[in-house]
Amino acid sequence: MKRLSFILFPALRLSGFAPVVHRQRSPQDLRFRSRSQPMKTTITFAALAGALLVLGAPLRAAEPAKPNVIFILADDLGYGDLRCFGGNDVHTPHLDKFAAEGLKLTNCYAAHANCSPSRTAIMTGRTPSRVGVRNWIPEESPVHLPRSEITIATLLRNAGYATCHVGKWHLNGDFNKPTQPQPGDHGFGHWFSTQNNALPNHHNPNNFVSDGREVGVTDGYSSGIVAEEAIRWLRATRDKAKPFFLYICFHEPHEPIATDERYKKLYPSDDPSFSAHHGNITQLDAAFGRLMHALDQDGLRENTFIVFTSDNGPAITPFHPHGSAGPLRDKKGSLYEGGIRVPGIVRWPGKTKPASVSDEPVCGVDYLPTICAATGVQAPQDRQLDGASFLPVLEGKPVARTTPLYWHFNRATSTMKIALRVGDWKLLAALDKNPPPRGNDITEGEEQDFKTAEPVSFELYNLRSDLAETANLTETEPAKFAELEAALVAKYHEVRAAGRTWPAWKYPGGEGKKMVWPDDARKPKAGRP
Ligand SMILES: [Ca+2]
Repeated sequence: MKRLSFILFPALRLSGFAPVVHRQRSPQDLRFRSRSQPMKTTITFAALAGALLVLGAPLRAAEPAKPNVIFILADDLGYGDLRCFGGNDVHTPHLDKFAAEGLKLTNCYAAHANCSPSRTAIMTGRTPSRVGVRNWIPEESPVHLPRSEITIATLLRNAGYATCHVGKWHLNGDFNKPTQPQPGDHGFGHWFSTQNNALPNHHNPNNFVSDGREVGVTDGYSSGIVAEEAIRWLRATRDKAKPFFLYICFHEPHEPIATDERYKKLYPSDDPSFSAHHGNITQLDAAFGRLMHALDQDGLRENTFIVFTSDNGPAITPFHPHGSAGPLRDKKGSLYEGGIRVPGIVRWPGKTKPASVSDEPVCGVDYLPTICAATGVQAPQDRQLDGASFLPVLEGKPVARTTPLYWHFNRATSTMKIALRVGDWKLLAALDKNPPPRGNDITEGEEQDFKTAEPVSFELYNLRSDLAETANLTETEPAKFAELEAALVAKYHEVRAAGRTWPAWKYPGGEGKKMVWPDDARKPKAGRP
């Protein structure tokens, strides 16, 4: 009311009114009184209400605008790769500063252990096996994010947001072809994207597509190109009358790595693959810093909700075996924590407390509900979502979940293919039918096995007392095991029944032929990441 009084009373005085209120004349009296005969210091309740209505318009306009949203995704950045998450080796000053300004999520998960399914969850709020995206999507694959899915970009676009995707898309095989939906079909008003990785590597990539038009060779390193395009869109292209949603997917530090000399030289080593890998993360950090600087220059810091995270754990490939999962077990591809727990930082000035930390578990399926809650946009009501808004975490409160956090990866590199987390407890399960651990073909047999495999051979861990998942407690904690086993089997059967299958398909192996490995990569005798 303080603000209301300040505005209302001077306005009344300017009109010849004073705020003395008692009933004497009707509103009609006020309406038809001649201007040459200014009314004395009386006003009716009805007239005051009318004045409030008239003044209500500018008051509403003074309400905070809808927040902008920027979602920033690193590719294969491990839980232990950042100093602000306990790493010691890699210089990431801009991300460390960002963490000091915002909220650090120490129990932040990707919804899957590799790229495409993890991104599917971010876009839809649904566990990726339910949607049908169960593994990374090679070029020309029939697998894609179906048109029937409702993405956060579509929801925000329909609510009046300007929307943009920059960087790695990886939600279809037929990229930039009419046979499958493209970023523009999933809600992005502008897109400057690659199907999967920057090719032939991060340096001078030739595979960006801008709103359906092939861009050709683009000079520079991928993270810089991605950041500059995001800044260009923010400054020159977007409709500034609208709030915006910007989805930025950096290619670093996913293979094939290429790193600017100025970042490699920060990490002198006899092993050039080490300098290239660590420098690659600093290269990402520098691009992130340029983006944050541009937001500050343009006055966009205050009303922008920003998320930074990674799509899965560190790859630790034969070419650059240097990423870190910190204290966690295993790496990308695995359902142990190292494969799925990732750095997570959010900043929303006035909502997040600087340098705050939360150990509340949050996951990739939570972003759609969270962004919907932050923007006042209704999440889809006609389908099963698997996440929940984590806005309560910003106030130190727990997330109100209706279904447990869940992972399902028939081709996980770990023996364990299913995982469920409730509180401090995590249950994993193997399956009684398994596809080949390598190879990218889709076969009828594998699709049938997906629909019929059953959980077997469980492992139970308490992550608070055993973060590294070393002590299987299924025998010593029978009651907790029984409780989580029932929850896991029920969730598994429900998702498996809903999950889409695909026609048989032979992997043509196209992307590997387009990669060029810089000299600083190691030269393993066999195998590619
Ligand atoms: Ca990835």
